[in-house]
Amino acid sequence: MDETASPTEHEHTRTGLSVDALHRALLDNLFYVVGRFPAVATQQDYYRALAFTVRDRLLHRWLRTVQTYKAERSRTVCYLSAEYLPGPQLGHNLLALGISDNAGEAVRRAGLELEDLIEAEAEPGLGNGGLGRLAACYLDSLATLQLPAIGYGLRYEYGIFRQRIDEGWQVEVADSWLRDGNPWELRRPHIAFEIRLGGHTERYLDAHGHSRVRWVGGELIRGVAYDTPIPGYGVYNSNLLRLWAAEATESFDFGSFNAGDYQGAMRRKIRSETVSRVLYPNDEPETGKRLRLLQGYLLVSCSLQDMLRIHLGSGDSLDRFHQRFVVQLNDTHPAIAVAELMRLLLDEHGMRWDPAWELTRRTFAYTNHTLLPEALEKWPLPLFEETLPRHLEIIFDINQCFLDEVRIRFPHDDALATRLSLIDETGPRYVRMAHLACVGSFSINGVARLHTGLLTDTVLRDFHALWPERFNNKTNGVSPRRFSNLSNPGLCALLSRVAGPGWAADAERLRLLEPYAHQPEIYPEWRRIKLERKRALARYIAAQTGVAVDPESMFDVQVKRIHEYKRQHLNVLHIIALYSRIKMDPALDPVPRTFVFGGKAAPGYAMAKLIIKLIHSVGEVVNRDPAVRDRLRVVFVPDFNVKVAQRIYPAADLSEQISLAGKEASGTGNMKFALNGALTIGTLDGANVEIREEVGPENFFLFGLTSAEVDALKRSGYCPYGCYRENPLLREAIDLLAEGLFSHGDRDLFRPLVDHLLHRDDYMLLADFQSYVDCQDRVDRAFRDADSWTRMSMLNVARMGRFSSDRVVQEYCRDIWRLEPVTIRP
Ligand code: 26W
Repeated sequence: MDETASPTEHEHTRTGLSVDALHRALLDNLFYVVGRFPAVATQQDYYRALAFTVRDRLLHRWLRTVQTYKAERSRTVCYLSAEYLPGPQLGHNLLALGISDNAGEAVRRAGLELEDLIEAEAEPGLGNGGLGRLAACYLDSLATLQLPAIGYGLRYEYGIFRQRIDEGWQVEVADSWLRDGNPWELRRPHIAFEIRLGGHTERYLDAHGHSRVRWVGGELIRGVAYDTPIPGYGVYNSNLLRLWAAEATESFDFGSFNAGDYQGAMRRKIRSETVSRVLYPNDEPETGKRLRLLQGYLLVSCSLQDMLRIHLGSGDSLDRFHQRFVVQLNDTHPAIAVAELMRLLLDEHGMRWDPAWELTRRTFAYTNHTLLPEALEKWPLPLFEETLPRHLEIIFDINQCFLDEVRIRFPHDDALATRLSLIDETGPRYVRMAHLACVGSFSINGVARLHTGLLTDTVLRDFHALWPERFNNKTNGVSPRRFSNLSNPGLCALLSRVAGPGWAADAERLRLLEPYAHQPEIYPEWRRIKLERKRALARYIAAQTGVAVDPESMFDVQVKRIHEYKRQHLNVLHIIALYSRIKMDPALDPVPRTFVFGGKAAPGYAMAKLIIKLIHSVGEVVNRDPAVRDRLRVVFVPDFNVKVAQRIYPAADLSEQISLAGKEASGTGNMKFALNGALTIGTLDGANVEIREEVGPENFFLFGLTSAEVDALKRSGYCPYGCYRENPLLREAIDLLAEGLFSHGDRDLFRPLVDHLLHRDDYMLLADFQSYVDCQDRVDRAFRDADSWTRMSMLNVARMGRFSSDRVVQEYCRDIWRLEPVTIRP
């Protein structure tokens, strides 16, 4: 697209928003772009034709936005993230443009249903879980708040694997989301940068006699930009998601080809492209994977080179770079950016060390998303030296200056210097990426109040002692557009009636619902909306799993990545206990419950995969046992992703947020459930603490140890076997599991899990078991009183405004990014 061309020429044919204009454009694009005519076109074809039709309407907003930001040299935040989970785009973009109804009518006129076209879209699964989805919610809020922003990421050819379940076991299937092309992206061949890998460095004197370094040798690969528009909701702004794809500098090595080495001719091309081939499917790091280091470097180097291109291209001077751009590091995955900006300033732009360092640490801000020690990325020095030799030199120099400063402020405290060092010298040497991020950033934040507190008390305690002023909390939020308007239009219509149509861009207005929570006349409508979503989910579950669930039962839902700290297996222990209580006392009449699970396990995480098998195995027995099957049902919804999540959150009655206190940094599913009227059963962990404060303790089912009690019990010596011995119900549940009741008598299948619980139980399931069971009994009693449950459900929604991602983005803006909104006029 030529940025100088004035937009008006094509206004009416390619920008009309009326039913007629959309219908005509749909058929035009079906024929001229997709190359199909109605008689033979498939739903996929019509989806692509409609996508191009909507994209045309977005391009104009995007162009105006880019031109305005450029003309005004707007201060811009660049969000550097290795992961994005934007979800399906069609419905979201129609909502943002405010043309969902017109498009629905235009599609109906072509003889199809908009729903089906929306269903046809393969979502970009460029992330693992919370961190990736949060990035997408933030881009949505930045555009909606008219804040100049660029989301930088990687265009993985294969995203997070598709999850198929085979005999109860997870099977990973490659996610070829680009197979049918991606109508929402624009390849930008003219926005491409070379990056070097390997090689060595050479010192030389430049023309001014200054000692400089050049990095030579190794291999070069290219990063090419693919741009996707991110439209704001109800505003004209459309920001940018720029994803880099790796390519060979030479797409074909003629030399090898002429020498008859045909493989060789392609080898470099294939090698280069491998860098952005696939997303790492782990949401806990595994050290030492070279490709992962290359991915981080490709993302960072292309993004910083692009920012410098834009900055210098606008005639601005290098020393004002940090005034034009602020860069948010989404966890440590892009932390190499600190060393890369120094390299670009020193080696490519001839800046001296001190001004370069001053500029660098005034550019970056770092967000930490996990406390799990094993999750703090560190790279073996030899790998770093071999792959990024110049960066290792710069990291050593940064470390030198840093430790000098530490020793001046804390003389004689060598232990502190060792703990703070960017280099872990305790054993084999590693580069500590979290330390590089902290030293190179002016702001360090956690993602929930408890998490930030634990960060400053534990893993980053020494940095907090050094620079308390850099630390701040930014409690996560979620996009109401994606997780209410788009997922739950029925509820959204009611909310627009009581809180006004614009509530989704001003979520605090949900408070206007509060008085209605005390007026029973609205309760039937509220319950009808929930029941409709539950029926829709029941249909989806039947289609996906063959299991019939009763929409009238309580939908008790736990959907998130499978991980021991999230304790899906504690949920299963409760189900087994409830099952055996009913079997032992048929008079026990618990409210009928459907336990819904969903989530992917990292392919190499055996215990997580065993937990998925356990859920299916318990479901198999419970779902076909005549003694309980009309009161208990257990289902696992496969391939949990953003699209599936949009079906599940609106249909939930109870939201399971049962992680061991101190382990879940924040959680964001907890917010999406409550925003859709589900009540939460949870521990005082992550953002649960703040959700409970907002909705009121009386509208939240709390159980379990606090993080302080967890520490105390750990310190005093935790004996899980003791819990087993002293609690008959717990013993019964574990014994049933150990005896093979859920594994056709095979005692070996779940032995690893049983042994771990009885002898290690790192995540204290047994310690929290009775408190959890008692709490679930309270839930059971509460659900029987439909009106009080409905009141609590409405009060949860009314008090969730604070957890809109708009609120937290405004806080980032106020405390860290210091951006001014820029209104784009049509
Ligand atoms: C290197 C592999 C890897 C990949 C992803 C390590 C760590 C991660 C992420 C930090 C894991 C993640 O997604 N963390 C989640 O981030 C959410 C958004 O802030 C929080 O709400 C969750 O509590 C946190 O687990």
